[in-house]
Amino acid sequence: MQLQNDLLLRAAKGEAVERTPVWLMRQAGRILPEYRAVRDSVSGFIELAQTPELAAEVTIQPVDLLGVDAAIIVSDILVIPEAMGLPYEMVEKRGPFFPNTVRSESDLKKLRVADGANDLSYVMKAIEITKKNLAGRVPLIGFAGAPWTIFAYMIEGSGSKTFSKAREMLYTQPKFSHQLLQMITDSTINYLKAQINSGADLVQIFDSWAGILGPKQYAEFSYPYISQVCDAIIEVPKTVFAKGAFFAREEMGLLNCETIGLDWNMGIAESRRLIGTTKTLQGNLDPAALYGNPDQVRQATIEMMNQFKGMRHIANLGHGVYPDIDPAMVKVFIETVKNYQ
Ligand code: 1CP
Repeated sequence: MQLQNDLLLRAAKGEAVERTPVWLMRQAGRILPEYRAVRDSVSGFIELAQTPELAAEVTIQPVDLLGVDAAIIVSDILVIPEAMGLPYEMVEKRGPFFPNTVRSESDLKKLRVADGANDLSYVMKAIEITKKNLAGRVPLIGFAGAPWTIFAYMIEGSGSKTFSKAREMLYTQPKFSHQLLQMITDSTINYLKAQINSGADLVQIFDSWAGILGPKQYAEFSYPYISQVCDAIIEVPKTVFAKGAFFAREEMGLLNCETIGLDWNMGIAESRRLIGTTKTLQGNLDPAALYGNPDQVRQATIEMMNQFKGMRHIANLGHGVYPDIDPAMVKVFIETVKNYQ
């Protein structure tokens, strides 16, 4: 189906656009009362994500209610460990929890490389339904976690401020770490390819925990695996968002992808200098700016847009929108980008 609004895809490829496209990381699941109503009609997030009709419904909500230029499929990065044989639970208000973790080479024998299309058929169905119901209004973004970020959850067993057990493994069991990272990478490639086959128009790789690694560790344990994923996916444009990896921006410019996501700690002019002109930059308003009043949100958005002026750009926040942000302020952000001259 022909897309009526393909601003996101053209901006990603560096083609001419009438205006800057805008969407928000975590736009679907966090801020909308309409999302919570659907989630509360089932046992929780996991059942919602595994019910394709409902996942499609909440995926489209931000397009209808907020006016974003893209939808992102409602699933989670943690479906990959599950498909590899390590199931997760979602604990209300606390986040993900893995009853089992992976700590040794013998644990690896209990895991498999996920094939994507079969292991995660509910995501594929949700994508198909979403594409049909979007009817070409905006592109659909597929996504996966970066191998390092997925590794961190599989080792740690839950969220963590430091992921110290995961980082410990990199020092004490580098061979095991590389084996697990390779299994995750192969699973992720299968998964993203299946999403694209089902209809995803662009894919984003979230390296949410990039910033807890030092440059040397990042270069050994994260970047090469992201690079493998980028090299393997040739069907659609790719975005890499490595939160906190300010030290790796120059190398990011060499990835086989179209767009690099910036967090709000990364200076815009400096990032452009380091990354070069062959990539689109995505971001990077501080999510906390949306706590302001409408004038303050407008002002902060215009300041961001001014700094990106004349560059290949997709407007977004510097990380996911915070759960307690007023959707009205999200709308002010979106409208300000759309009206920006
Ligand atoms: O109670 C609920 O409704 C569950 C909340 C929820 C939702 C809606 C979680 C728990 N995940 C999601 C969906 C989700 N996760 C999407 C879909 C689109 C959207 O929400 O708009 C996406 C893209 C993600 C990606 C994701 N999950 C990331 C990467 C992006 C980021 O924010 O850095 C990460 C790190 C996760 C793990 C995760 N899932 C959920 C939580 C609370 C967390 C974070 C846990 C932690 O702090 O470690």
